Amino acid sequence: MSVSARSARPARSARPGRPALRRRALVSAGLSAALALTLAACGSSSQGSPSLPGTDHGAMPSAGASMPSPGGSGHEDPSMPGMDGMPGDDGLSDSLDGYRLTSSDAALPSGRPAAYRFAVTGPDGRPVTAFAVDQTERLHFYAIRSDLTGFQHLHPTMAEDGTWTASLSTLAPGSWRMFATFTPAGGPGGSKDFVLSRTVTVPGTSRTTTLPAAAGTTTVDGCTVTVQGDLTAGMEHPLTVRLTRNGEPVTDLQPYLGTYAHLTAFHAGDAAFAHLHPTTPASGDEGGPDLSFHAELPAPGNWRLFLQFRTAGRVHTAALTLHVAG
Ligand SMILES: [Cu+2]
Repeated sequence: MSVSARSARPARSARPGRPALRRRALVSAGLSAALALTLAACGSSSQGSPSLPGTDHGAMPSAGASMPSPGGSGHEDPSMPGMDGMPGDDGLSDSLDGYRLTSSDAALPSGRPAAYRFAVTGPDGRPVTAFAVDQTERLHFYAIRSDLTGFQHLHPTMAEDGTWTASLSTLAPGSWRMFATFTPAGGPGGSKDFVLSRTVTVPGTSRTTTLPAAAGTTTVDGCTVTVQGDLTAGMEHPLTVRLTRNGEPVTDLQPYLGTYAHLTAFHAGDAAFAHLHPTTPASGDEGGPDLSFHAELPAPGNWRLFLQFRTAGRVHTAALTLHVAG
């Protein structure tokens, strides 16, 4: 299957050239077979096997959802053609183009699940309540700890007044960044993809986990994920993912959020965000083993990739470190 993806950069991700991206994504590099000696299948026979440290399967309420293709294409911002590192590129700001992620939750408790409440306000200062559906949801929410552990991807609920509530699984003490990605359904920012974030402190004794070394392969729930692609910061590259179990190709991927794989990446050091997700809708439960992404990561260094995919009704989250050249 061919998929492409977009970075967190709103101006660029809203570019009208998605068909071109899709074409590029067809350039799927050949993959050498992964060495896969796994004990359990990443399917129904795998009973809740533990995920990688630092990933969290518990906060994916819409794991069973299926989604249409991403919406939210729009105009290109001519003021910043191809410029990387501009405000808003990386999701590290709480505001962009008059839109703001607001929250009074600057701290959340540790040791138990916690609710994070927030709103998106528009240029008029009032909460936005109309959002375009992207990958079956009006808003996607990610929590990541500063050391890139503890990844949670969930879909908060919105009250009529525009207040969102994200029901988070237990957070380890430390500094966290809460990301919201959304596309306003109207107004000045209509059809533009936004990524905004705020930090949250979780009090307690905090231990930092060293980022695992860059590696092209990892195994989750008995399923081996092999990522191939030589990436240079700010440039578009094909990124291919192969899934195997017990050395055999995985061919029973089920749609998850309308695609066969959901890929997010966070930059080591500042937790900058990039979202690389397929634009080709998935159909049927026969996805895999090869997935092709259009990758464009805006900064050099190490990125922590979180690949989410679904087999036998379960969502799996694989995490690995990818190095991006400068
Ligand atoms: Cu989502």
